[in-house]
Amino acid sequence: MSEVVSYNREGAIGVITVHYPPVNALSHAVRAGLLEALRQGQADAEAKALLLVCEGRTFIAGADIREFGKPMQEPGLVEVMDAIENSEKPVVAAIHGTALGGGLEVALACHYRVAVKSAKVGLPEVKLGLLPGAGGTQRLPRLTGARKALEMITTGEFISAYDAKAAGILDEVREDDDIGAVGMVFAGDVVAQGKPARRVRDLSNKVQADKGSAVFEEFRDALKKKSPGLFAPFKCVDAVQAATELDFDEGMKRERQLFQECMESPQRAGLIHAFFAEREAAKIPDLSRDTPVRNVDSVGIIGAGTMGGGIAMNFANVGIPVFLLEQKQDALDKGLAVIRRNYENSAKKGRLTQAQVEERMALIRPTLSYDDFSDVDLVIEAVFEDMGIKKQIFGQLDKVCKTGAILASNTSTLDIDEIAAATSRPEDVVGMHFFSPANVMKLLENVRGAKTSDEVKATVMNVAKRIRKVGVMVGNCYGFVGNRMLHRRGAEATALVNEGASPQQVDKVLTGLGFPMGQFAMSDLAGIDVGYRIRQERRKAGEDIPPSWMDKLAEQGRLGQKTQAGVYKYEDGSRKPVPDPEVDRLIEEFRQEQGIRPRSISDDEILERCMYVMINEGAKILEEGIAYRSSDIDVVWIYGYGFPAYRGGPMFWAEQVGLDKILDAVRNFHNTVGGDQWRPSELLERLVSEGKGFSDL
Ligand code: T1G
Repeated sequence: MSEVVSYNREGAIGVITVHYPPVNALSHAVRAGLLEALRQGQADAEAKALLLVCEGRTFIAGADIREFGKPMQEPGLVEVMDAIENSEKPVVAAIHGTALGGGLEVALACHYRVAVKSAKVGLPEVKLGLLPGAGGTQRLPRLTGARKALEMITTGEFISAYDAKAAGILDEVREDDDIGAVGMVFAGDVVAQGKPARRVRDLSNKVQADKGSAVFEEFRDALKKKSPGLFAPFKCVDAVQAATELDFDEGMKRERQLFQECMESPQRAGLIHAFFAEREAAKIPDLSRDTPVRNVDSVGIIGAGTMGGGIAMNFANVGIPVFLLEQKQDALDKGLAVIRRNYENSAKKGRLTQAQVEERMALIRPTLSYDDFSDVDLVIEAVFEDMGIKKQIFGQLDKVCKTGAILASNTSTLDIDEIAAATSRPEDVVGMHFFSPANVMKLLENVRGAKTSDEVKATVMNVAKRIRKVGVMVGNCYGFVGNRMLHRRGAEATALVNEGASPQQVDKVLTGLGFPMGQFAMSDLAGIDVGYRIRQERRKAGEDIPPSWMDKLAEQGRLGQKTQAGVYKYEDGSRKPVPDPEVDRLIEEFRQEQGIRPRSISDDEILERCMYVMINEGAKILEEGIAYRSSDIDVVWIYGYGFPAYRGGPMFWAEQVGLDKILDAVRNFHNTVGGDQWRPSELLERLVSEGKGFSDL
C-alpha cells in the first residue's frame, strides 16, 4: 500500500483516501497509489461502492506542477481517470477545500460528486498557460453545456459548491462540514438505491445540442479583445468545441494534441515560473517561519490623497478599521468622497452591495488629530515625497503611538533608514510601498530598514496576505526594486526621444512586448510633475541629471492626464493618449537647443535599450542583496507594473533572450551611450562567464 493513498472498507463502502500535503497534488506517487487502491476496491467483494476522499486542507488541487517540464512517469493522469470511470462499482468523489484542475477532472471521472458547502471547484489550467489535459474539456461540457464549460475553462475562475451544483457538476452539497461523513452518507445512499456507475463520458445530450453553436466564435471574439497575446485560452475553446463535434475518444485525442501544444508554448513556462515566484516571494530567508506576528486590528493612515485613500480601502475591504488623517477638513472630505466614489462604482458593476459600501465606509474614520493614533497597531504614512515632511511626521508618531505600533512609510523612493532615524524606535519602522491605484494593484513592496526587526518584517508580510496583496520584501535603496529599474527605463526612453525616436514609437515597442502601457502613457497617468520633482530634488542634491524635454513639459504645465495634456493630449473626459504635434515641436526645439541631430532609431534598439538597462539594473539589485531572488524581481514587475506574466517577468524573460546576448549589448551601449546605467553588472558578467543564469543563484 502506498503511503500517500490508502484503501480500507467501512461496511459496504471501499474508502480510498489521499494523503499528500500540502494540497494532495496528483504526483506520480498519488497516481500510482490511486490505481492500486482502485484495484483493491474492485477485488474487494464486500465493497459495493467506492468513496474517494482526501485528508488535509483540500481535495486534490491539481496535477503536481512541480513535475511539469520533466518526463511524465507512468501511470499518467488519463490512465487513472479511465480506471476510475471504467470501475464496475460506482465511485463517489467527496469534495472539500478546492477541487482544481486535475483534481476536478478526477472528480468528473467519478460517477457521483458530493461536496461540503464551503468547497470550491475550478479548472485554472489556463492561468498556467495550459488547458485541462485529463478529460476536463470533454467531460465538463457533458455536464454543464458548452457555454458554462467555456466560461470556467477560459477564465480558470473557481466557483462555489452551490454554483457547481446548479451547473450540474455536483450531485449534492451538504451543510455538514465533515467531508468523511458527508461522503459516507452519500455513498451509502448510492448502494441502498442501487445506483449504477453513471459515466460522464456517456452523457451526450448537452454536447450534441451544442454542436455548431455560435458560442465558440463568440468566445474567440471576446478573447481577441481581452487577451490577444495569450495562446492557451484559444486552445481551450478548440478543445471544448471538439467535445461537441467528436465522440468521446476522438475528443480525448484532440484534447491531448491541444494540451501538448500548450505545454510546449513559452507562455506555459512563463506562467508557471510566475506561479511559483509569487509563492517563493512570501518566504523571507533568515526569517524563521515561526517568527511571531503582531496583531494588526486597527490602522492609522496619514494622507487622504490618491495613495492614502486607496491604501485605506485595502484595509476596509477586509474589515480592518482605519483612521484616515489629514491636516485640513476639506482635504479629508475630498479624500473620503473619492473613496466613496470608488466603492459606488464597484457597486454599480455589481461587485459590491450598497450595504457593503456603507459597511466599508463606516470602517474608515476621518480625523484631524494624531491623538486618534494613540492605540493603532500600524500607521502608514502616505504624504508628499519630501523627506523633511516625513521626518517631522515620524517624529510626531514616535510621541503619539503606543509601544509596539509599526510605523510604515509608503514612500516610493526615499531612504527608510533616514526616516527611521527620526524616531526612537527604528526597529518598528518599515517601508510599505503600494502601487497606484493602491486599491487595485496587487503588489506591495515591503522595504526592510537596517534596524527593522524580524517581527516587523514578518508582520508586514502577513499584512500583505491579509489585504490580498502580493508582498515582496526588498532592501532599502533609491527606488527599492521596481522604481529603481523603472527610472533606468524612463531615462533611456527619454534619451531615445532626444536622439530621434518619437514617444509613441517607444510606447508602441513596450506595449508590443506586452506591457499594458508604454513608458510615456504611464508618465501621463502618474503625472509628469512627479518625475520632474524627483529630478529637481536629485539635481538639488548635486546629482548630474541631464536636462530633458520632459522638464519642458512640466514647466509648460503639461502634467499629463490631470491637465488633459502631457506627452500626449487627451480629448475631453477621455483617457486615450493621442500624439500631439505641439509636443513634437517642443522635442524638436529641445534637440536644437542641445545641438542634437535626430536620427531614425529602430524598434530593436528601443527594445534593447529600454529592457536591457532594466535587466542590468536588476542584476545590480541582486548583487547588492536588495532583492533576495531574481524571481522576486519578476513578481515586482508582474504585479506592480503589469509585465506580462506569460513572459515570466523581466529576469525570466532575460534568460530566454540569453544573458550572454544581453551582456554583449550592455557592453556595447556602455561604449556608445555611456553612463553608469550601462556599466555592466559584475554579477551579470560572472554568470555569463560561468554559463549560468539568474535562476542558478
Ligand atoms: N502542484 C504542486 N504544488 C502546489 C500546487 C500544485 N498543483 N498547488 C499548490 N501547490 C503548493 C504551493 O506551491 C505551496 O507550496 C503550497 O502548495 C500551498 O499553496 C492535467 C495539467 C490550491 C488554491 O493550478 O491555486 O491540473 O510554498 O501557497 O494560497 O488538467 O495553491 O508551501 O512549498 O498557493 O492556500 C491545476 C494551483 C494544475 C492549482 C491553495 N491546479 N494552486 O492556495 O496555498 S495543472 C492549479 C492554487 C493541472 C490537469 C492540469 C493554490 C490553492 P509551498 P498556496 P493557498
